[in-house]
Order: sequence, then C-alpha cells, then structure tokens
Amino acid sequence: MVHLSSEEKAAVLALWGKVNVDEVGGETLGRLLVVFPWTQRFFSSFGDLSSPDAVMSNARVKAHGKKVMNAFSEGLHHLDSLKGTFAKLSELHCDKLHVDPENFKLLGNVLVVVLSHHFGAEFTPQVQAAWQKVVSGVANALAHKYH
Ligand code: HEG
Repeated sequence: MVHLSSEEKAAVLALWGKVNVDEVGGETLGRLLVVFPWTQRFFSSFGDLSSPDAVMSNARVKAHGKKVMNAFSEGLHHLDSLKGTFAKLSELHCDKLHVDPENFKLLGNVLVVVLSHHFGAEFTPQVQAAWQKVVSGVANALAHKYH
C-alpha cells in the first residue's frame, strides 16, 4: 500500500503524461541490464548483450522494456489497489519466471534515474519523493504473491 497525497498523485500523473512510455521502458530495462549486469541472466535469449551499446540498441530489450513499462503504467492508475492490480504478474514472476523480487526494486530505482535525467530541474525533490513511493509500492505489489 502506498500513501500518496492528492498533490503527489497529481504530480506523478502530470509527469507521466509527458513521457513516451515505450521509449522510457526500453531505456529503463536497458540501463538495468547495464548497471546491474547479473540481471542479464533472465534475458539470455535476447541476443547480443555484450556491451552497453549492444544492450541499449537491442531490439528485444526495447520491446520487452515497452511491455514492462506499459504494465507499470497501468499500475499508476490504480495506486490504491496495487496488490490486486499486480497479483497475476506477481504469480507469473514467482512461479514461472523465477525472478528474484529484489530486481523489482532495482528497476524502480533505475526508472527514477531515467526520469530525473529526462526532466532535469522539473524533477524536484518533492516529485522524486512521490515517484520513489510509487516505484516501491509497485515493487512490493509485484513481490506480494511470492512464496
Ligand atoms: Mg517482468 C515478463 C511486467 C520487472 C523479468 N514482465 C513480463 C511481462 C510483463 C512484465 C507484463 C509479460 C508477461 C506475459 O507474458 O504475460 N516486469 C513487469 C513489471 C515489472 C517487471 C510491471 C516491474 C515494474 N521483469 C521485471 C524485472 C525482471 C523481469 C525486474 C528481471 C530482472 N519479466 C521478466 C522476464 C519475463 C517478464 C524474464 C519473460 C520475458 C519473455 O521471455 O518474454
């Protein structure tokens, strides 16, 4: 459960409205794979991940990042019911994909860095604080069905 004030919710959605979700998805997943290279183990079928340039221009990384970020985006419209919204995906990542839930936190933090990079001064400490709540709420929700 994340508790955002109505101002925080508005700030999060206003920023997100200016984002190209597909592009930000590819950039975020790509940076996750570069910065935390052990996360590449889940994507061994994705082809060339041998250098930062190879990762960032990999079409399958971009496509998967887009898919992930569109699912994340869905959550932004259900901030009061993230656990229910992500229940099925949580089961999938646990039972079928065997993704360590620590990785959801890493991805969320990388997303915050990407947004900070895109928005510069507009990404004020207050806005960052609101986003940090959102990404930890999503990471908790995705970890909720793990057993
Ligand atoms: Mg996951 C598949 C969402 C983080 C590894 N992820 C998927 C799918 C969605 C999704 C929607 C497709 C599900 C389907 O086919 O039905 N992922 C998602 C979200 C987040 C996340 C919303 C975090 C915000 N995923 C994540 C992380 C890793 C990961 C951090 C690993 C480091 N996801 C992963 C893998 C697959 C998916 C390996 C299957 C990819 C494939 O083979 O197509």
